[in-house]
Amino acid sequence: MPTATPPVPPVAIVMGSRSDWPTMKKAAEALDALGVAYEAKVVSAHRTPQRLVEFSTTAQAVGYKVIIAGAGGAAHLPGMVASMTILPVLGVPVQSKALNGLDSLLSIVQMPGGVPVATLAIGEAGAKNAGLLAAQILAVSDAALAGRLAAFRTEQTDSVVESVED
Ligand code: RP5
Repeated sequence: MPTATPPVPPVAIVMGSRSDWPTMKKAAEALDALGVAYEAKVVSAHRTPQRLVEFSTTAQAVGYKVIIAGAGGAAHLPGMVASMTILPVLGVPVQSKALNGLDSLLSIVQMPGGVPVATLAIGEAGAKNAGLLAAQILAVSDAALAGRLAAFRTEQTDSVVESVED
C-alpha cells in the first residue's frame, strides 16, 4: 500500500551547527506553543555549502513559507539562505563564545540593500522572537493562528504583576 507523504511544515528552522540547538529550540518551543509545525535541521554555510544551496534553492517549491536561520561567529547562513530564496528569512545571531554574539549579530544584520534578513536579538530571546514572528507572518492569512497569538499576548500581559512587593 502506498504511504502518504507527510505534509511539509510551514516553517523551516536551520542552524549552522548542532551546538546552536539549545538556542534555536526556543524558536521551536514558541512555535509548538502556538500549534505551528516546523522542521529543524543543520545547514552550515561553511561546512556543508552544497546542502545550503540545495535547501535554499528548493525551499519555496518544497512548500515552506518562512525560514528561521540561526548561526554564530562568522554567521553567513541567514544571508546566504536569503540570497537564494524569496521566502522571508528571520536571522538569529547565536551567542558565540569569543565575542558573545556581537560577531554573529553584525554578520547577520549588515545585509546589503536588496537581500533582506529580518534580524532578531542575540541568543535565546532572539530565537524565541523568531518563532513568534514566523507565527505572526503566517497569521496574516490564518485567522485561527491570529486568534492564538492574540490569546498569547493577553496571557503575557495578565502575567505581569504590577506590585513590586512580595
Ligand atoms: C557556526 O559556528 C555555528 O552556527 C555555531 O554557532 C558556531 C560554532 O559551531 P561548532 O564549532 O560548535 O560546530 O557555524
